[in-house]
Amino acid sequence: MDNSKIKRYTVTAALPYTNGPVHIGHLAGVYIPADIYARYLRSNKRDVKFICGSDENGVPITLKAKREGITPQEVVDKYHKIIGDSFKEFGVSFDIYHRTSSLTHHQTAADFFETLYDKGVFTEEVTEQYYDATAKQFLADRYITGTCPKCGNENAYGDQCENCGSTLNATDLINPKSTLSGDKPILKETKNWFLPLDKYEDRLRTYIESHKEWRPNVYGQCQSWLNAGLQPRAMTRDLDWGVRVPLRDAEGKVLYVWFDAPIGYISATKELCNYAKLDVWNPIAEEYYISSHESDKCGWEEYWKSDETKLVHFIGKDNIVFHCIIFPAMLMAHGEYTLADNVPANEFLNLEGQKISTSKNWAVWLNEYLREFEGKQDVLRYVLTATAPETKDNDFTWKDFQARNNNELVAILGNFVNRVVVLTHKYFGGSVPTCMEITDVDQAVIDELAGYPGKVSASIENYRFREALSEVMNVARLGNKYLAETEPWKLIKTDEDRVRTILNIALQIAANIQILIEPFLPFTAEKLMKMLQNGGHDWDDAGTVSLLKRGHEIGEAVLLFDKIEDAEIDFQIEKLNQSKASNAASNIIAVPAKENIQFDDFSAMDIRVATIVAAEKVEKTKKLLKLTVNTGIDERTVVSGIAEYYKPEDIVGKQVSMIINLAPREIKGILSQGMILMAENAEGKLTFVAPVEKFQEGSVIR
Ligand code: B3M
Ligand code: ZN
Repeated sequence: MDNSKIKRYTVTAALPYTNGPVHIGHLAGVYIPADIYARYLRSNKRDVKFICGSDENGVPITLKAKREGITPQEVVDKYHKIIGDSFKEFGVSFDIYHRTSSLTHHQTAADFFETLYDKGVFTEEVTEQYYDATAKQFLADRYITGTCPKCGNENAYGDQCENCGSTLNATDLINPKSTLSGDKPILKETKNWFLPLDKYEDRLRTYIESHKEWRPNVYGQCQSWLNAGLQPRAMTRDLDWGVRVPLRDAEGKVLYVWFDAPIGYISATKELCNYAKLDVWNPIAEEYYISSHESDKCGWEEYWKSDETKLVHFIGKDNIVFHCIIFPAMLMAHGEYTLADNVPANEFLNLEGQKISTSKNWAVWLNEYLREFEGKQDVLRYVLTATAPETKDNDFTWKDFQARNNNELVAILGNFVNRVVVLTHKYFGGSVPTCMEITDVDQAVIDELAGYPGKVSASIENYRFREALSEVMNVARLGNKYLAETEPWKLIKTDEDRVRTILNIALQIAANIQILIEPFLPFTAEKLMKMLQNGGHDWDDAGTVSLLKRGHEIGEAVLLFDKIEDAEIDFQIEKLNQSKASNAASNIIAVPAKENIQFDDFSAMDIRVATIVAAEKVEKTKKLLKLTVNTGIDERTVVSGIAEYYKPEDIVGKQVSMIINLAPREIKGILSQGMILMAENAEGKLTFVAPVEKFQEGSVIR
C-alpha cells in the first residue's frame, strides 16, 4: 500500500478462544508482535486502533463446558477475565479487549449475515451432516474427529487439521468419531447456508497476487488453496451456542464461528468508538435485533471502509485460510469493506523441543508466569521476540530464557544503563554534564546512533520484529563499547571535561534506547523514563544526541533487570517434568462428559455395597467370571467381564458396588442379576469401585 496514502491503521490480533488461559505460543505468535507494531505506530504519532477480544462462540467453548460440567456462559466468563487480566498485566496495549458474546457483536454479525443473505450471496443447501444419535446433536467442527484425508493425522477436527493446516469438511474425515459419545456418527439431512467461495476465486487470486510482499509462508499457503480450487463452505451450524442465524426458518442454527469471529474485529471497533453503550449479551433475552443505526456516525467505519486505512491482521499460521481467503471473500461479498494490507502470520513455537499442548499441559501459561515471575514481563517479551517463530517453527527452552536474561538483558542493556547513571551521579551529582569538544571517536558513535531509528523502523514496518529488537540491542552494545573504549572512570582523574562529553553522549544513548525499546519492552522504557527523568519524546526524536539537556537532573539508578538463578529455572523445568509424568500415566485425556441427566434418572438406580462370596471362570470365555454376591438383601449370581484383571481366588471376600435393579440378562447361559461397578481407564484397564472401609452389605450408594 502506498505509504503516503495511509491516514490510519487498524491492527487486529486473533481473538483467543475463551476455553483456557493464553500461553507463550499465543504470545510469541500473535500478541507480542502485534503489540510491538501498535506501540511503534503510536510512538510515530500515527492514528491506530489496536483491536482484540475473546472468541466466545463455537464448539471449543461448548466442549470445554461439557468437560468441566459448567455452562458455556460460565466458561467464557471465567476465561475472558483470566485472559483479559493477564494481557493487561503483560502490557499488551489493546485499545479494546472486547468479547463476541456482547450484544454489539451479535447484532453486527447477524446484520452482516443478513446483508449477504439479502444480496443473494448464499446458496441454501440441504446436505447430509454427521449426527450423534446418543447425544442427539449434529457434529460440527470440533465435535468430530477423524483421520485427515490429506496427511493421515488421526486427530483432525471436522473443520481443520492442525497437523497439515488443511481446512476440512466434517464429511471429509476418515473414521469419523463423535467427541461427545465416542460413537461413529450417522448421517442426517439438514439445511445450511453456504458461501460459494469458488465464485470469489478470481477476485481472491487478484487480491493475493497483489501482495507478493507477504511472508512466504502466508503467500504460499494462499496460493496452494487457490490452486487446489475453492469449494462452497457452510456458514451456519446446527448448534445452540453462538450467534443465531437471523432468518425465520433457521431455528436451532447459529453462525459458523469462523463467520462471526472475524466480524468480532469490526464489532470491537464499533464498541471502541462508542457505537452503542449496551450490556453484555444475555442469551435468554432475545434482543440482538434492536439496531441503533444512529450511532453509526461514531467513526468506526473509517477504520474499516476507507482505502486510506491500513488493515493488518496478526495471527498464528493455523488461522491463515480464515483471514486470507474466507474473511476477504465475506468482505468482498458485502462490498463496503477494505481488505487487509498484510497478514503477518507466525509459525509455531515449541516448548523444550515438543509441540505446545493444552491437553497435555505442555505449555507455559501467561497467568502462571505473571505470578511466578512478578515484575518480569519484559523478560518474557524479550525472549519471545528474540526467538519469535517468524519464518519457521522455533523452540522455547527455560535455559535459553535464563541465558538471554542474564547474558543479554542484564549484561548488555542493564549494565550499560546502570554504568551511565551511576557514573553521572558519582561525578556530576546526577545532573547531565555539558558536551564539550567532540572527538572522532565521539563522532563515529553519534553517526552510528543516528542510523538506528531508521533501521528499526524499516524492520518493524516489514514485520521483522526479531531483527528490529536486535538492532535496538545493538544500540546498547554501542553504548557499552563506547564506555569500554573511552574509559571515563580512568579519565576522571586527569580530564574531567573529557568525561563530561563522554557521559553526556552515553546518557543520550540511554535516552535513545528508552524511545526505541518502548514498543518491545514497555516496562523497561518506563523505568528508564523515571531514571532519566525523561518524558515526552517519541520516535521522531530518536537518533539525536540532544534528548537530555545539560544540567537536567536525572533520577536514582535502579537495576533494569535481575539475574535469574538456577533454582527458578529448575522449578519451571520440574513443573514440566511433572506434566510429562502425569501424561505418561494417563496418556489419554478422559473421555468427554455425557449429557446431563435429571436427579430422578440417577435415583432410579439402586446401587448397594455387596460382598463377593464365590467366584469362578465362565468356561470357554477369556473375560468372564461368574460371581456369587451377598447384596444384604439376597445372595445372587452376576456375570462380570473382569477375568483379565482378577483371579477368582483373589476376589472372594472383596467388597464391591453393585447395581441391583438392572434387568437380569442371560450371559453364556447364566442369568446375571445386576452389575458390578468398575472404573475403566483410558487403556481399558478395570478396577473395582469399593467402599474405602469394610461396610455393611446392602448399604445404599447414592
Ligand atoms: N479463536 C482461533 C484460535 O484461537 C480463533 C481466532 C479467531 S480470529 C478471528 O486459534
Ligand atoms: Zn492433515
